This record gives sequence, C-alpha cells and structure tokens, in this order.
Amino acid sequence: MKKFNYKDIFINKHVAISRAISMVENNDSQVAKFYDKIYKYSNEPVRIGVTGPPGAGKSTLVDKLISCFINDNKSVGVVAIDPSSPFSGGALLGDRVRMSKYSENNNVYIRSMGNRGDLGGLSRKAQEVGDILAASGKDIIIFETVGVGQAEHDIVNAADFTIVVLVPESGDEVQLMKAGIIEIADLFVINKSDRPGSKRIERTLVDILHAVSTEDGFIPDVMSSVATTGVGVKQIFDKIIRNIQLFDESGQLEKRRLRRYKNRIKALVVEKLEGIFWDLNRRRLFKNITSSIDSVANPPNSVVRKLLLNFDKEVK
Ligand SMILES: Nc1nc2c(ncn2[C@@H]2O[C@H](COP(=O)(O)OP(=O)(O)OP(=O)(O)O)[C@@H](O)[C@H]2O)c(=O)[nH]1
Ligand SMILES: [Mg+2]
Repeated sequence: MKKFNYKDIFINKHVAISRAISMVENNDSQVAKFYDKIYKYSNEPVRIGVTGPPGAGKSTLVDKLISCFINDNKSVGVVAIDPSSPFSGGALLGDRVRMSKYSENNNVYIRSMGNRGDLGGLSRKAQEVGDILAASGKDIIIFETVGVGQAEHDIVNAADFTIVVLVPESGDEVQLMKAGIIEIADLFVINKSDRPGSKRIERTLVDILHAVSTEDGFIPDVMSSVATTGVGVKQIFDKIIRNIQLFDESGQLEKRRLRRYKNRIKALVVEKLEGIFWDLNRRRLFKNITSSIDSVANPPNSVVRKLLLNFDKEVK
C-alpha cells in the first residue's frame, strides 16, 4: 500500500481522503499526527445537516441538492451517518449506489459511517471526517443522519444549518411536538409531497412554528418536495443559499460555529475522561463489584463512589 501522506488531502486526492477517514473511524494513532495540521484548513465550508425519520427521502434529496451545488460550481462532501447501522465505509447498499455515481467526480465525495458498537464517539468522528473533507477544499459539507433519538441533536452540534425532512405521514401536531424536531430545524422539507396529506402537515407545522416563539424570532420555512422527480428541489436549494447568506450577514453563522466549537471541546473532555476511566483495572473492578451484587437494594451511587475512588489523582 502506498505510504499515507496527509498533504495529499489538501490537493483533493480522494484516495488519501479515504485513508484518512478510515484512520479516524478506526481510532488509528496516526490521526493525532496529522489532525491538527488539517484542522487549520477546515473552517471555511458551510456545514449543512440533513435529518429526518428513516426512509423520508433524505438521501434522495441530498443527491438532488448535490446536483444543484455542482451546477453552482461548488464542490460537496457528504457524511451519511446511520447510528443504527453496524456498517461503515460505504457498506450501505443505497449509499453505495449513489456513491458510485460520483466516483469519477473530484468535486463530490460521499462517505457513510455506521456505529460499530463503540461507545459514543460517532458524532465526534463524523465531525472529524467533515474536517478532512473541508480541508480537501470541498465548499459544502453535508451531514446526513437518520433522526432516531439523540442523532438529530448531534447533527445540530455538527452543522451551521439544519434541514429536517418529514413526510406526509409524519404525524399530527402532538407527534411533531413530541419528536423534538421543532427546536432544531432551520428549514423543514415535507418530502414525498406526491402523497396525500402533504398540505395538511405543512399547515400544521406552520401553525406550530408560529405559536412557538424562539429567542431570536427566527421562524423556519416549511417547503415541500418530491425528491425522486426533483420537484421543489431548486426552490429548496435557493432557500438554503439565501438563508445561509442571511445568517452570515447577521453574525448568526459565526455564533453557531463558536457554539459548535465549544460543544466539541465539552464532548472531547467527556470522551477522553471516559477512556481514561475505563482502563483494564477499573473494568475488572466493575466486574468484581457488580458480579457479587444480587439485589438492587443499595443506591447505584454507592458503587460509583467505589469506582471513582482515587480517580481525581489519576487525571491530574
Ligand atoms: N413517492 C416518493 N418516494 C420517494 C420520494 N423521495 C424518496 N422516495 C423513495 O423513498 C425511499 C427512501 O428514500 P431514501 O432517499 O433512501 O430515504 P432516506 O431518508 O435516506 O432513508 P434512510 O437513510 O434509510 O433513513 C426510496 O425508495 C425513494 O425512492 C418522494 O418524494 N416521493
Ligand atoms: Mg439515507
């Protein structure tokens, strides 16, 4: 195998990009050697998050948006994150098909990432993959993730602009409010609007959004599309570009970048501490203590105290 040279990332060599991404995924110790050097060049592109329920048409929509960006002379890097999938590196069939469509195109790089069962870390890794793609010169980075539980909130931490994709069947007012998506979207897209109920959910959403007041008075738009045929996509694209421009002018973009940056620091601290904490000794201790427990009578904190004993000295 050819020797890995991180500088090849800067000249958009897709082979080097793929290698670097695999290293991030595998927690390879080499990452530390090049990461800070590429990070410096990773802050230029706008990062767009696309989230929504399984099968809503996120990938189809992103695919159409990629075409819009290319027509606009912009290069795109896509990180498709599926926390429920054990696959990584493009093993998802649908994603593989769309990736092959662009395999000869140096202006598009698509990578899918799954969760290999490792403790957390997926959102951190996805952001680092975004940094690699950014350093390769991509103008736009898209994070696409299935909205299950925590995932859609992670995407907000990774993106400057978040699009929530829903379908006519996504539910009534109560379901939408419960889903926790109202707070995170900068733009709603009702996809599959070729199916019945599209107008109804659009109206419901608009009503909710006007009723819920936000800090800065920003009310996300609700748009609709048929991603398979491309209906509505150009309007969505124009809206994204316009909103990002407005965010840039108002200072909102910079604010979000700073928030993103601070959140990354916090998440890294947690991950680092967890890594140090669960060393071999402590994993053994945990097993020893808990294997003899045959009742839930004692408060969990009593065990935690035993585990934490002397930990403060270790991290100093
Ligand atoms: N009728 C209709 N079908 C659509 C539309 N957009 C996507 N689909 C179909 O919906 C299915 C799922 O589309 P995807 O783009 O894979 O959806 P996704 O949200 O990326 O799915 P996951 O990544 O599995 O969560 C595919 O069979 C698409 O062809 C649409 O606007 N109308
Ligand atoms: Mg998808």
